[in-house]
Amino acid sequence: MKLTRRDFLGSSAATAVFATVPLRVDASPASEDVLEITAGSSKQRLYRPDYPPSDLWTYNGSAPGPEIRVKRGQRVRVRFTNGLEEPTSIHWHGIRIDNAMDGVSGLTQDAVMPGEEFVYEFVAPDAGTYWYHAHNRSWNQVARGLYGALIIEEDDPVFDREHDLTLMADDWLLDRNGVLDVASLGSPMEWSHGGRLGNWLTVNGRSQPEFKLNAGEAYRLRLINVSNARILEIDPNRFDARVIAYDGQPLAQPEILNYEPLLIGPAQRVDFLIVPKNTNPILIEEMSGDRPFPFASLRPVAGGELKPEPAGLEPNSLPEPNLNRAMRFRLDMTGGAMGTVVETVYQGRKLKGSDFSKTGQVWAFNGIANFAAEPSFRCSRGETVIIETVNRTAFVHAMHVHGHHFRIIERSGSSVKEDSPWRDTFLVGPNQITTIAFVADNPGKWLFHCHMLEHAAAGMTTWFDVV
Ligand SMILES: [Cu+2]
Repeated sequence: MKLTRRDFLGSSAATAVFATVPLRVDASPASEDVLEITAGSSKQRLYRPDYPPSDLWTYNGSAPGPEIRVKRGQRVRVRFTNGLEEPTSIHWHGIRIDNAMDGVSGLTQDAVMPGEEFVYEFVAPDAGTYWYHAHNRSWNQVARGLYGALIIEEDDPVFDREHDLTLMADDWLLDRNGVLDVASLGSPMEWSHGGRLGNWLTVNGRSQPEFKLNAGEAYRLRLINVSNARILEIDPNRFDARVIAYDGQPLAQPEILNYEPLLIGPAQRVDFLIVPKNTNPILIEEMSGDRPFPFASLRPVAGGELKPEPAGLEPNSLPEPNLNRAMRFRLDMTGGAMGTVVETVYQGRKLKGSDFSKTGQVWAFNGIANFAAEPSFRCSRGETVIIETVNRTAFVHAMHVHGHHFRIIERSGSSVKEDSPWRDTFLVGPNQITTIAFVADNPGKWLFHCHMLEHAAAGMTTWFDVV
């Protein structure tokens, strides 16, 4: 689906005024102290300054919530208070975390009830770009603003804090008044088609922010797609950037993309290396619309110190899958508008036709819609798991494995490099088969679901058990 920002409020993106903002949204704990995070409602302007603010749900009063920044191996302690009127929990996306701290309501913990607290405490084993977000009725809670960045720093960071920018891109659906359209949340149309697609992109909760840089110096840009369903289309060659990490895991060396656009699915992250050569403004554009939309810009100023380019990022130590001795699992994805219809089990009952459609469920994995009492598969700790994902629907999906990073080993219609990058979320196109492999080295109950949050709610959620 194409973005129609051109029509939105009759405005033109090209006339946008960029406002310079501080590099950072918020601070982080300086030590191993407990960080307090409270979910609640607050007002925040999403559109232009002369438009009213939206009623959002936020962590500590803003969307995104505070950026959490710790060193690899440092303990993260968050005392979370639920100030919402509905149950919630926090998931730490991409972290190879202790299962009890994974924050999945109904699987790894009971949802935190309104007015109650939960203490999250974990050690992040990998440096990189991660994020946290609500994991109960996520289609509703994330759409309203419950997310924040989680940055795990290397032992000896290559980029200092002034050269390390986080850009959380969110795709909001605004109404004619420029405020968040809450009336459409949960619409069957969104659930059965491409998910909730918005008409306005913000970065760090702001419209088209501008970041001031020093020309000649090297910067790390951590782009995080926190949209419910929007796949961002970015061409890094248009702003002279190289890719240095995907989903938190660094590449061996910075890579110039030899194709375009780069698709960044919901929940995926891409880190870029950028060295502004002169003081010309640099636009970061989203390409899926009628024309490139500059959703953020960089303004280099003269006087930067010319320094040698930094060394590559230090890799994390992830267990390499053993493809010769692996458990294979096939996941058949069905349903949705214009999709294959199969007899589907929902909450233990086999349903057909209108009986199924009455449930509000639309999609299924191996003929089962949503959580089942039994996992999709069980495997032993340390075993390599190969998952063949067969998308028999008419839509692209963004599949996320909790608690593990994987490599893509096969993709129908395209070739895959032998050492494809580590990821925690992958896109699988309509009628495409994508196969991933990972070592199931983290015991517990792990969710495997589509990160298009409407799809997850409408059936595309399952789990596996590492015992
Ligand atoms: Cu999906």
